Amino acid sequence: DGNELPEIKDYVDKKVESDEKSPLHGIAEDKNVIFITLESIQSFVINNEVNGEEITPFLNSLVGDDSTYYFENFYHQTQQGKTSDSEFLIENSLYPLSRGAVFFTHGENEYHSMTEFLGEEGYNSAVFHANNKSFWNRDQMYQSLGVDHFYGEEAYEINNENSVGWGLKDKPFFEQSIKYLQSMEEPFYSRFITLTNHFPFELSDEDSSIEKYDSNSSTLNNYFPTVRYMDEAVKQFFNQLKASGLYEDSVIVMMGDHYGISENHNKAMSEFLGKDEITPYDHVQLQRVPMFVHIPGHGDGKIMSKVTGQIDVKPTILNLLGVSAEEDIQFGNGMFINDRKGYIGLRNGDFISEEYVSTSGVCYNRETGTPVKTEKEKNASTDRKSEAEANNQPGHEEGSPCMPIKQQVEKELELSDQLIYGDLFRFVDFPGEKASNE
Ligand code: GP9
Ligand code: MN
Repeated sequence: DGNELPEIKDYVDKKVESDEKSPLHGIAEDKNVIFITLESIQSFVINNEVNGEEITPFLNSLVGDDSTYYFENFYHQTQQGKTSDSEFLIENSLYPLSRGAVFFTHGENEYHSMTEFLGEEGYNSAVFHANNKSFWNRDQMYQSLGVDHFYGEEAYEINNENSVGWGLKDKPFFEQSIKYLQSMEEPFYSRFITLTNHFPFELSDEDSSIEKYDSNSSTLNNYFPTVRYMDEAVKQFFNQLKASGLYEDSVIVMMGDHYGISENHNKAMSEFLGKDEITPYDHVQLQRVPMFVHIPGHGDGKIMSKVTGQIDVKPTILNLLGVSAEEDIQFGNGMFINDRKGYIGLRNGDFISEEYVSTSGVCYNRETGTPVKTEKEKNASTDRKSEAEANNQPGHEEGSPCMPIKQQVEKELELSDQLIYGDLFRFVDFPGEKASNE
């Protein structure tokens, strides 16, 4: 019956919403949006090398490019729903669920998605993904999100030569998509979901431009050539967009959906990164995924260092297009404003703020990766070694400066869950909705 709504609205009004207008508000008004989900890519590959070779030369060329904002401290916030959770986050600025995939469990809910906000402004929408339409229940969920057209497996010519692993390779995927994109009425909001850089990262030698890594983890070893393949596919797509004339009229957003290398490969990962071990702090930092906002001809691009996450994507894109969604219920902030709530909550309750990283009951300094002393610990005069040990113990966080933020993250997760479990958007007016629709 929506009884929880007043509390949720009140929380969002006070703790999430900002009155600050993005300096880039409306800069891309009426431009097309081309959103590319980069499968399983993590930020550690950006501007990095394997066997002395650049892993992502094309993406690297965009970092520091005049037309690109690259967010280097951008976190994925997905859980078991993987790619679908990332879609849920960017469309709704809500948290995914702690178990299962919200695309499956609440695919028939009412939502106020980014797609719907853009639809109100006259945008046509489509998602392109060369996989079975019912995977992750996308066919159902996309209806709930208001997606006009879903180009799934049937829209593509798929055979043995152009497939690997999960299906159609990314290069033919983009090649075959461009004709559909050209047929869309502008302005459009299109979303492309890549597939080749997916576990277990299979790729033929012909398609591999760089050598595998050499460690005890075949997963990590195989990862680099498929990441490079995806990088090349995206480069090729940019060229196709330019050739088709769509490039200049579009904003291109590219985002990693979730991690590709799980903690099962920590030993190999620590070798690759040249660290003694992957600590819980390192593990959280490895949840950063690349995020690019590319505005052709813009000229003011930069590397953005503030802490941001997938929950911020919807308000950010709507801001750029000059679409106001301020009265809506969402948990993210525009990534270009300064007056942000100041932390990114992960689905397991961990968080990253400008100052701290909180994980496994320990509050770390974000810059240094060392545990932060509580007041009590500062006052206690113990020998250094046992103090350090005490700081690393779970439960240390009690009384630490992480605590107030942690409580807020838990509150947000709970309120977001209530919205989903109760299907509460049924009781929220869509901003701009005519009273006669009621
Ligand atoms: C499946 C593709 C990959 O269609 O999106 O899914 P994932 O396993 O990464 O969630
Ligand atoms: Mn994925």
